[in-house]
Amino acid sequence: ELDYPERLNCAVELLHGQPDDRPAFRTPDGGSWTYGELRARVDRLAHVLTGGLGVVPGNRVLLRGPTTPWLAACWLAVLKAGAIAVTVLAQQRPHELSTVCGIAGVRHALCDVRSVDDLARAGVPGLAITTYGGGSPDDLLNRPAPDAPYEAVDTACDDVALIAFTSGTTGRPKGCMHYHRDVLAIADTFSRHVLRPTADDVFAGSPPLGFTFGLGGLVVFPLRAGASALLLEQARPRQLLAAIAEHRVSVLFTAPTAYRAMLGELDGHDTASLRRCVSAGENLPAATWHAWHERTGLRIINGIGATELLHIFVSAADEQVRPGTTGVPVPGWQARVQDADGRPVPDGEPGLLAVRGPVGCRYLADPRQREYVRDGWNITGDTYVRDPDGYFRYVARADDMIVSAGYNIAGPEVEEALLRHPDVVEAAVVGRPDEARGQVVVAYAVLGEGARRDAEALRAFVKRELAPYKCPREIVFLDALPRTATGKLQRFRLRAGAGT
Ligand code: 3SK
Repeated sequence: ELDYPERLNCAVELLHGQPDDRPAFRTPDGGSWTYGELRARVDRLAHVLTGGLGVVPGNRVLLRGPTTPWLAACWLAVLKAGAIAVTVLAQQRPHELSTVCGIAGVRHALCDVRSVDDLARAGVPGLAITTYGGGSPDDLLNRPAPDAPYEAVDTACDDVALIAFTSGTTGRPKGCMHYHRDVLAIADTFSRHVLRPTADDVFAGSPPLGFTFGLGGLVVFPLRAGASALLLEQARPRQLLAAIAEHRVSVLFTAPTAYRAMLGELDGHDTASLRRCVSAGENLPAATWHAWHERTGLRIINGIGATELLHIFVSAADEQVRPGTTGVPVPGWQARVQDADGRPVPDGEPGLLAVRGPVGCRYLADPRQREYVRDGWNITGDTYVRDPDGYFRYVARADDMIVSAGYNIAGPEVEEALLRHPDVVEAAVVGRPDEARGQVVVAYAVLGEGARRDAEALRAFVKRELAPYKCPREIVFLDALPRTATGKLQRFRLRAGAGT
């Protein structure tokens, strides 16, 4: 049971209590910010925000930039000043930015100078943009401020700290409001019970800070544990592998796609420092888990999270990890599988995943709230099976089930079969409307370098792995699968025939 005081500012909890000289953030060029330096810089920024920039508690402040210690410091300063951080991704374009600013009522933005063009082009009425990192006299980092500690605003534990946007894989973005206590709750549930970090851990990974997967894994969890995080602006698989070896990274956060890509580049890279490898953002195929285990000896910690619930709520700690499943409810969380009317379904049968715990979904002025939260349960939109031993097994996104000639076929099961073929690097399977069968199974595959695009051979392979009715009618080869900025597969684009 989490029991937070009524008055609580999560930035204070994350920043204070560590020795001044302990490293907090590291950068790939060998740079390091100690906790003492981080506290001093956050305080300076908070003075600038509430002084010259006129930010007052409750204001919504947009944060935008690559993953750097300054972006993390801005986030902490906004929270310490009692304002609300609105996080976006560096890849978002003017139209998306203006939508998000409109929904969240953003009036101030703190933006890395390298990411400002699209924000300026968004033309948000009344938006005051302050850039950082450009070195000019009016740069956020050069503005005058008292050289004194900043007294944090005395927020309530259920004051909103953060608005995180999710567009899912399609649709108008939804702003998810999270409280100060929610920020601590994700560290005190998933991180504390599954990762069990120590102050000596070095966290790193690929998800950006504008995605709550990254914000939790690279800022909240390390600071809550008094550990440090290596913040990488470029975190493609090859750069991740180099960084792991050079900076002795011990806790890694990334997505299944990156684990697969790293497998192809592992030779010559030292991964001995890794203790925990977390995979989320998408389902982790058992084939990827086994291949990573075989090559590194490490057991990937799979997890399912959601922007609506801030971070991971079903997972399993090292010894409890069971490949091919997501895991069990994280301590503090409850999960069940239910039908469309909210009735629990028996173990072994597919249904909708429903969860509840210390963090809840609170969409900002969006009628879709009623679909996501029903009878106190959060309906994540994923189809799951609960095994008799209590482990939750992913089947598909609820709208990714294919019904062909009366058979229910889960796209991800066919993807897993394709991924077991040594030439297949990425796979996505969707249903295409068909007059005779309702839908037929169509697969999209990305092959490794130099592999021959032989659809018939691949179909024959799948037929040996799965019941023939699940075998794709057609296999389309692509150079890359369409993905969102957070790396999630956009199956709707494939359904609409993208790449064919
Ligand atoms: O959206 C997700 O997949 C996710 C996964 C882990 C943690 C947080 C999020 C939003």
